[in-house]
Amino acid sequence: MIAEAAVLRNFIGGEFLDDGDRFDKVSPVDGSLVATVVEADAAIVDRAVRAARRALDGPWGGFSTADRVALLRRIADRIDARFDDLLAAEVADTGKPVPLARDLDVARAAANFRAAADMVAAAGLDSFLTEGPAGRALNYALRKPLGVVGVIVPWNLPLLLLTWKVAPALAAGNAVVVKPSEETPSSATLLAEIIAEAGAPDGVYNVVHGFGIDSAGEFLTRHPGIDGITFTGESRTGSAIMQAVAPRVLPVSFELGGKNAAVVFDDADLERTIEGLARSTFLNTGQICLCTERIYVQRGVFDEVAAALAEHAGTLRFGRPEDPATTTGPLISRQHREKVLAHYDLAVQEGAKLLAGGGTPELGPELDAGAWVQPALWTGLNNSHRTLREEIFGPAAALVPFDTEDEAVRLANDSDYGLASAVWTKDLERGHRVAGALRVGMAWVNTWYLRDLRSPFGGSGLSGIGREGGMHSLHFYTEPTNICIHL
Ligand code: NAD
Ligand code: 6OD
Repeated sequence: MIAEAAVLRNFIGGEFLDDGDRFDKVSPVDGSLVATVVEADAAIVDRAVRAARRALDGPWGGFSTADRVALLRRIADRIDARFDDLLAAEVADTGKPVPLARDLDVARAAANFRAAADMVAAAGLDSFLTEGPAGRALNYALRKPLGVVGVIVPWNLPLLLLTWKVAPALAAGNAVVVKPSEETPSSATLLAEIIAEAGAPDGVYNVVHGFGIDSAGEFLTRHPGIDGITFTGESRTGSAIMQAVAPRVLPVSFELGGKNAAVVFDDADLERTIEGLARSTFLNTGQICLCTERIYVQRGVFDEVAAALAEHAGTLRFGRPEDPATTTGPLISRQHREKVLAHYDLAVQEGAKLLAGGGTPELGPELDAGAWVQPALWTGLNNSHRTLREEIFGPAAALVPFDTEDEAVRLANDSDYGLASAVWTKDLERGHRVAGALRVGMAWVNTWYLRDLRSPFGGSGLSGIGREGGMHSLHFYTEPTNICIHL
């Protein structure tokens, strides 16, 4: 278990290392110290990359697919065995309510390893028989690991997003150097213990702590020993990483920001729709890349939907993560709260009518130093306003009326982002039609964030490059060599 104010160290070549400057990680619940974290400088990142390379050249490179599948299953079992430690770590770092961290974040960590084990166990080789005037030949493609993969992840679903990438990377035979967010260093550190306990050779999983620019993140992306980068985070950061790896033309997989739309038709089951909209707008205090920040509602039900959602916003309960009455945690940090509150001010300056919240709650001296924010819902804006164009990453959304299906599709697609959408209608023909017309990586109909881990996950435009999930992950984390044999 991560003790209060633990020291979290870098994990390199199977060892926790003490050397390096330290920074504090504080709780977004009340500003108390969660941990002191050892920051990796360029030399420490270099050691991590070299350790990963040694693992590939050593015993890890000799693991068969069956050996790796068995290791991944043991890791999943160890995650189950240390579930409470991981839960405590996630809750301490993020301040999210315990049930949310339990059911969403930690449960997915084990599931990610099992899904990656199933995926690689079932994967076949691409093979083709060529028959033509030039002769007959058998083609088959050997899949080889990329090599040393840099894994850089954000703070909103720390363990879920980390394992979503680490599991398939290891399944495919890579060694990883992981850079968790400076805001959520705990679970990545615990995972190092778990992966080692499960029997991974030294250097297969390395952790370097720190920040982005001029710190561990940038040092990792600029390191010449990296063979690929998988990154989840802000679109601007993705662009900076792309520039950092451009000279070496490295493969990248980017899961970036979103400005996701919900489209509500007037035939929708409104009770279910309101419940779905509330979840997609407020879950994890709006800090999920898939969260809805633009809600287009057909005019006949606009007032009803707006009023019901505002009423729902009023029922959210702030409080300590372990309090069973708590439904909503804080934002991740005071710094992020400043950004969210600046968007709240901007919406008002742009002429929005505020339907609910829109400020900071009064929670008493015990929680005053936390990063608490009320939800916000606005009407009176349109797609020309920055409020509907820029990602807020908080519990906030603007509602805009529409009249026709074509208009709804046009409004939803009018965004530089293209991550996810949700369509709410009882007319399933329309559901298929509209979902298919949306320029997004993922479109839900009458639901939101329901996942099959084999399906492609990712976004278009500013929302990312590539897809991960099931065979899509296998494709990113391996490089094929096609062999053609004349028969
Ligand atoms: P961020 O981009 O600020 O940071 C993400 C990670 O990148 C952190 O570990 C950070 O230290 C590191 N980093 C920052 N600058 C870097 C640089 N120049 N070089 C290398 N590493 C660098 O994002 P965040 O604030 O942690 O997370 C919130 C953002 O993540 C939102 O935009 C959200 O939409 C996005 N997100 C996207 C998905 C998705 O699947 N599409 C999932 C979760 C979060
Ligand atoms: O559920 C997932 O697999 C996933 N990658 C979720 C991303 C959520 C963004 O915050």
